[in-house]
Amino acid sequence: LPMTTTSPNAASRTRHVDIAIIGSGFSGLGAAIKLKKLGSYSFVVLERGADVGGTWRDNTYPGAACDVPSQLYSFSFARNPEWSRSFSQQPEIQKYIRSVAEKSDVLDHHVFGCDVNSAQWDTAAQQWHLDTTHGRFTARFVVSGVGALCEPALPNIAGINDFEGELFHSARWDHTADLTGKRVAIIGTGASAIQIVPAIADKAGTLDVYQRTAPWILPRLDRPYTRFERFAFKHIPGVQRLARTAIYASRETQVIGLAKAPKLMLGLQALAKGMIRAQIRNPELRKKVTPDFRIGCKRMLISNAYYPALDRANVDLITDGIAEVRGKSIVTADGTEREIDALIVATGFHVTDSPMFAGITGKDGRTLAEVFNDTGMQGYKGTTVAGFPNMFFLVGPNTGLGHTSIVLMIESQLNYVIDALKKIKSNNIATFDVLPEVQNEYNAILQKQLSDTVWMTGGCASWYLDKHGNNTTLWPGFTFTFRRMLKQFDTQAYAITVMSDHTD
Ligand code: N01
Repeated sequence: LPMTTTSPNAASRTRHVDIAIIGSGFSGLGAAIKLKKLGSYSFVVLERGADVGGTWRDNTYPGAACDVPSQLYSFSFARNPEWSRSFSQQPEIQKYIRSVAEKSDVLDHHVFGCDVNSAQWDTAAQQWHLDTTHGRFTARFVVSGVGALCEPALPNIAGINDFEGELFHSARWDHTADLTGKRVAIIGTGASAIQIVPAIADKAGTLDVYQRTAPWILPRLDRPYTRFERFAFKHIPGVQRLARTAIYASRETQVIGLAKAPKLMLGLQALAKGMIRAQIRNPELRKKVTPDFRIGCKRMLISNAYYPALDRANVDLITDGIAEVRGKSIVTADGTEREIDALIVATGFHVTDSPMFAGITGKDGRTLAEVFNDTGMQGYKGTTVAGFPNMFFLVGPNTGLGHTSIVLMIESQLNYVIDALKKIKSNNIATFDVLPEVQNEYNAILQKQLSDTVWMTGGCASWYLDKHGNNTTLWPGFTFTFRRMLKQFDTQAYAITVMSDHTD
């Protein structure tokens, strides 16, 4: 991969671009591709990693795979006829993202290994200042493509920092650690953990799984594509599009159960209970893995291998709360101490409280962290935030999905960004900032729609909710409704300033 290297004086240089994109996962890369096609703006992609791919570059834990069908997990403008399975594994997704980046010829716009320390809006100069590990950049517009699942959350457990064995987060897997025959513990039973547990259960000597809340798990309908299917996707016109459309439609209907009629989810809940009965013999273990909230309230997980792994003789599911971590052991609230050699924390990500929010300062000198601390993680149409002019947030507030592909949402947001940039050019716009009253009204309607959903009424605590108890992460409607809403940049929702003649 081409990589911009840091020259000795890079840190003291300031580069100006029209648009700075932060991050090169699906969203940042998608933005780069669309901007390249648009052609009218100079842009740079500031990526802290050494490669494109974002969460799919970072999450390399054993068993890492996607729980959205492969056919939906690609850009609509770069469909991948090469998928080998109906649900792709991490290496294949990462390979796909890299190949799209190469084919789209955007890699030479990237600065890899470039951490953005801060972004500050300069009202007088009508531009953003970005302070990075590769020097300073100024940009008229910023597109944040950092994603929601990029900052690992470490559990705040007494003594964990003094643990003497191997310790790492699921999203920062230490591939030098050999778990063979070791006494291993994993904290968490979310989407990451339930993939890791079966993948390492036979390698570890013993595996202690620390569960705080049992998740609902459904069958994973994964299988390798047949040779005929792979041939058809590649060579018979329309076949892949048809497959994609069918999967899209079936996924889209799930939102009716999640957001509009939670009772419809009871069938799925019965199916999940059936899985527990079929896959676990031990009645005590069955009880422990049966959730006490309604299905869908937290993300529904899919696995055929997790319950059988828990049922193994060398695997223990521990449901007593963790009191502390000692040099080489974990002590639970009941006083039991279990010795371990390695500790994996699969405890998720900072989503509504990302540390990055503290580094972005808007027009009133307030950081995004301060603003979100007051209002919760609110935005307008998931893509702009009042007080942060000329900035687009891809995968921003209330754009997450529990049931289908986030790439669908990203592409809708990219339509909005590109339409905005076209209007900015043709109307000579210098700055745009969403009107606070418009944003407030948008969020009031959104929260009302969310209030009856299973995410709010299902009786669970989840990372979908912020500290105010609002759901600021999920989009409660159909993805096509979101797409329609973001088709055009609605200039009237924004406070606009126009370029003065001398700055034009
Ligand atoms: O993280 P999570 P994840 N003490 O936040 C527990 C996507 N994803 O990395 O439920 C003890 O879901 C926590 O317990 P509780 C997907 O969107 C997709 O697994 O909060 N336990 C929970 O069990 C997913 O939703 C795929 O009570 C603690 C777990 O840790 C998102 O990423 C694969 C704790 C965290 O679960 C995040 O998934 C992987 C503590 N202090 C990820 N803190 C696929 O496509 C947290 N926990 C398949």
